[in-house]
Amino acid sequence: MTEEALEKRFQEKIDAEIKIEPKDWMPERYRRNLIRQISQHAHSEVVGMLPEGNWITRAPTLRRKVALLAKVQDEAGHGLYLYSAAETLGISREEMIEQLLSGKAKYSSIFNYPTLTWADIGAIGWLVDGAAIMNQVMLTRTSYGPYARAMVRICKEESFHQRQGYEIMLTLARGTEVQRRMAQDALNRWWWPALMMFGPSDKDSVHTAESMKWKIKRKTNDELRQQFVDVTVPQAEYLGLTIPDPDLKWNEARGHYDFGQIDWDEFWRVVKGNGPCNHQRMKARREAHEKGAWVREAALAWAEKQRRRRQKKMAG
Ligand code: BYC
Repeated sequence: MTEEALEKRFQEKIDAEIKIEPKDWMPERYRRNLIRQISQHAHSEVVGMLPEGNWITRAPTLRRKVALLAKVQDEAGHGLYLYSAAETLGISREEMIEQLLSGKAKYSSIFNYPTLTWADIGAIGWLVDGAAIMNQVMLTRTSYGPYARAMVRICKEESFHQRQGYEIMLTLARGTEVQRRMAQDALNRWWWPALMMFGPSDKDSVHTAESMKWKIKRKTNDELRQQFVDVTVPQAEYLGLTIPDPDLKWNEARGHYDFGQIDWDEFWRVVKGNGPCNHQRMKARREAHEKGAWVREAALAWAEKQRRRRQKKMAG
C-alpha cells in the first residue's frame, strides 16, 4: 500500500472513532505529536509534585497532611502511566527524562509559580486540578488507545484532588478574616496562571489544527479555557471570593462569561524558562534524578537476577 493510501485508511479509522493502538500503522507526524504531548504531560505531573510537596510537612492538621500526601503520590503515578503510554510509541523513558532535564521538553507553565501560603494548596487543587480535569476529560476520548485509557484513571483521581482543594478554600473562606484574606490572595495569584494552562489562544496555537484532525485533541485551547471560566465563576461566588478580573461578566447573548486579556508576554516568558521558579524546579528535578540513580541501578540488577533465575528454571 502506498503512504497516501495508508494515511487515508488511518484517517477513516479516526473518523469512525476506532482507537489507534501501538502496533497499528500511523503517520510519523501523528506519532511524534503524541510523543511530544504525552511526554510533556508526564513531565508536568512529575514537576507538579514540587510546589505541593513543599507543604506536606507544614499542612495544618493530620487529615490535611494525609490528603496532600496521597495527592502528591497520585501525581507521581500519573507521570508513570503517561511515560508508559509514551513508551508504546517507541521512545524510551531515559530519552524523555533526558529531554526534560536538558530543557528541551516543556512542562506546564503553572508549576513555575511559588506556593507562598497554605491557601495556595487550596487554590492549586481547586483551580489547577480543575483546569487539568477540564482538559483531561476531553483526553479520555483521544484517538490513541493507551493515552485515552491512562486518562480515565487519572481523571478519577483528579476529581478527588479538585475537591480536596475546594474544601480547603471553603474552610478558609468561612474562617477568620485573616484566613479569608489568605484565600483571596491565593485566588488573586493563581487565577491568571490557571487560565494560561490551556495554552496559547487558538490563533497562535501551532499544533491544534492537526491535533483536532487526528482527534488527539477534541476541543481547542480557547474552548476549554471558556468552559473552565464558565464553571469556575459560580464556584468562586459560592466561596464569597472575587475573581481578579474587572472585565469578567456574564454575556447573555453568548451564553458564556466574557473575561479580560491574558498577559501572553508573561505566558511565553514562563514557558521559555524565565518564570519565578523555573530554575528552582529544574534544579530540584536534576538533583532528584542524580540521587535516585542507585534506585534505578538496584531495580535493574534485581530484574536481571529474576530474569536469570527464570532462564535457569526453564533450562532445568
Ligand atoms: N505550559 O500549539 P499549542 C496536571 C506549549 S498538569 C507550557 O497550543 P498543544 C497536574 C506547547 O507545548 C497539566 N507549555 O500546543 C499535575 C507548544 O510547544 P511545543 C498538564 C505550553 O500541545 C500535578 C506551544 O506551547 N496537562 O495535570 O496543541 C498537579 C504551542 O502550544 C503550555 C497536559 O499536559 C503551557 N500551559 O496544546 C496538578 C495536558 N501550553 O511542544 C495538575 C495534555 C502550550 O511545540 N496537553 N504550551 O514545544 C495538552 O492538552 C496540550 O499539550 C496543551 C497545549 C493544551 C497543554
